[in-house]
Parts: sequence; C-alpha cells; structure tokens
Amino acid sequence: MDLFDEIDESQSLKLAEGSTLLRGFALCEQATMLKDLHAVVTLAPFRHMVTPGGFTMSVAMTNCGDLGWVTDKKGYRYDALDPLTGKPWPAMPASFMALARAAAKLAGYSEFTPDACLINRYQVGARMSLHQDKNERDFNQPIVSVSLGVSAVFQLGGFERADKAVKLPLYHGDVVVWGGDSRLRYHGVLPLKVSHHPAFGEYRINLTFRKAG
Ligand code: MD3
Ligand code: FE
Repeated sequence: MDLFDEIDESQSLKLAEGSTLLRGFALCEQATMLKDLHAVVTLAPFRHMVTPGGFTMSVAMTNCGDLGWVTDKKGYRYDALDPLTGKPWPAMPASFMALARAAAKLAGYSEFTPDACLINRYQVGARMSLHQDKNERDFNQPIVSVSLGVSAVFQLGGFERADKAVKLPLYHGDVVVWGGDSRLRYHGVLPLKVSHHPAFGEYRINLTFRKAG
C-alpha cells in the first residue's frame, strides 16, 4: 500500500521500502548531461552485448566511471577496461556524479559515491526482461537511475521472478533511487514504443549509477 505515498514534496514519491521517485529531477541539468553523454559515447560507443546464454541484447550499452558492467559468453561482471577499445572506460563526468549524489542524498543516502555508470540506449522494440542487479559487491549501496528521452514503462516486481510486477511510466528527467529493501527486487522495462523526443530523437537513454567495487 505504500506505492505513491508522498514523502515531503509532490515530486518525491516513495515507490516501495527504500525506493524514491524524483519526477523531473534531471531536467535542470539535461543540457550539460547531453553534452557530457556525447563525449562519453565518442570514446566508448554504444554496443549490443551478448548474454552468457548467447542472446544479443536489444538494449545498446556503454559505461563511464572506474568500472563498467559487461556481459559476454563468459558471464556478467564489472571490468575496468572497455572490451571494445581495450582502454579504461571514460571518466564519469562531473555533471553525472553531481546529479547522482544529489538524488541519493534527497532519498536519504548521504554517502553515495558511484564508481560505475551503466548507460542503456533503447530504440523502438528494445526491452529489458525481469532481472535482479546482483553483480555489485555491497547491496547496501543504492542504485540511482536517470531516464532521458522517450518515455518507457518500467516494471517493478518482487523478490522472486514470478512475483507480480507493478507498471510505472518513466519520463524524460525522472530519477529513481533504489535502495534498502528494494535493492534486490526484480525489475525490467517493457518494449519501447515508437515516439520522438526533441533532444534524444527516437531513443530512451537510462543512466544507472552504482557503487560496484
Ligand atoms: C529496481 N535498467 O541497467 S533502471 C539495469 O531503465 C536496469 O534501463 C533499467 O535495470 C533501465 O540493470 C531500469 C532502474 C533500476 C535499476 C536498478 C534496480 C531499478 C531497480 C535495482 C533494484 C530494483
Ligand atoms: Fe537492473
């Protein structure tokens, strides 16, 4: 029954125990973030990674920060080097770090210092099936997610894959802080619908900030 309970402001919503939705929190920094995103993807281009089961992901990904999330036939893991270039991932832009820390602080995590930012790019039809994020070392650390561009329907499930999932639309500029008891919930994104955003075109970009190492 706590879904959509108000915390303090109309823009800050408690989604579940430990999780806070900050509607539009990234809007004021969007121009800087778009510029910084361009610089990151110039050094580390988006690519479609392959799961350990041999499936190519519909979401294109890249990373910035000290560590990057990668998958290939050998498994899921964090790595300091981009397998495409053999070089370290691009540094996390100051604008990204500042936004992630400010959002985490508002949600009650005053010490959050992410070392990884996974950048997901969805085009029409791209989806992410229900999964848990379990490759990070410390599940007491939250994950901060930032949605930009075309909106999507996010699914928040329970602690077992078969648990019923709640649908939640995420719009350009929305930030969600996932921590506490919610950190190991199953979650996913429904296939992206055809749409257009003035700054991001046909794409949805999602940044997830993690303390991975
Ligand atoms: C809920 N990305 O990259 S971010 C992922 O929109 C991922 O691209 C989705 O799931 C996306 O792993 C969702 C929101 C998110 C991230 C981590 C969570 C929701 C979460 C961890 C626990 C519960
Ligand atoms: Fe996830």
